Amino acid sequence: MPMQMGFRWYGEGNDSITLSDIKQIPGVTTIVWALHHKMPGEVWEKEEIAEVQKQLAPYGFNMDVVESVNVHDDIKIGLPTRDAYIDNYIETIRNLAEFGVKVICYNFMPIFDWTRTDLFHPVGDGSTALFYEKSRIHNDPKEMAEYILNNLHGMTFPGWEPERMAKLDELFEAYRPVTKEKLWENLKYFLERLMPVCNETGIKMAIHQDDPPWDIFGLPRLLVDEESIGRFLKMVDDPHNCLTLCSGSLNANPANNVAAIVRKYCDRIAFAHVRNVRHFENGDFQEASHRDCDGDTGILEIMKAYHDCGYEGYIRPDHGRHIWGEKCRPGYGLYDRALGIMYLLGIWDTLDRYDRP
Ligand SMILES: [Mn+2]
Repeated sequence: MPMQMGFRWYGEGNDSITLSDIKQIPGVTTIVWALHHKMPGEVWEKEEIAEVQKQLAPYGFNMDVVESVNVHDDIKIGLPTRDAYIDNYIETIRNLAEFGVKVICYNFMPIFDWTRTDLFHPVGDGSTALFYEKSRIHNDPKEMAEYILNNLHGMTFPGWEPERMAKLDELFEAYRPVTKEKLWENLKYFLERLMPVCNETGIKMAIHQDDPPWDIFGLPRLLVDEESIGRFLKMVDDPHNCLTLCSGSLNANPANNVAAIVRKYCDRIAFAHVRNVRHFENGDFQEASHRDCDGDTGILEIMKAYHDCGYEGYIRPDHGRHIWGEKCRPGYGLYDRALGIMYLLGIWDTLDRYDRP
């Protein structure tokens, strides 16, 4: 099986980009999808999955990768109610397996998903991109949540459900007893209950690293570097306990050598997010184009690492810049991600032809 190129799509009526647009990007085989109207903890019903399958079929795309099936807060907090939500998660896995889904991307970040302080920061060439200003994150989580919600232009974003964000005080209170070690335990509990059904169905659970990879607002973050990824894989040592390895998330901390992490854990990477980040000395970072020299993440080294390891999983360009005046979800426009795909495939094809071991 060769590596398969994916493109994240927010669904019919929920994305400015059409499947026909995506079909015109060379090399895409996989739509990375989700049922975005579902709240964390709800069962994804077969009829709902079938509807997406029907939409993709005319274009010949497969629906092998789901991003994300979000994990209910009660599971992360470790409340007695978690078992019912895990039962629902298991039912969702079974339903997805019936439609040929191979990989489920998810994360275990408390309260907030990815975090940025500016969604449309000027890059300097007329485009904008997501930006993280470290000094703005120490203060008020509500202020940041409000800023992000107000800048989504009415679009939904998983992890940023307005219903959840409206209850931030309650959520922070509920997470108060959850230390980092407790969160590790709760993640282990969750995965140990899922692994039997993953083994039965062949579905790989692929955790996304925390973005950014450090504690924010006093909330613990688990998957932040090579060591914590190693702990995670050993904690539940099952070939279905896998990674969505996100180069941009990890490399928000410049100390993380993503290519080295790829080489070390390649057999457990089910899904690769490839994204480039530019660092600033004060700890701020800005997302950049996929071209290696536009950022500091080492895109060439990373692609070479995947290629050397004989990577046969799924890959997608992660976020893109906003270019050519495109009105789109922050980070998820058509144009720059399409450019990213062509760059990544250009590297891959060249390695394939001239760098076969
Ligand atoms: Mn990512």
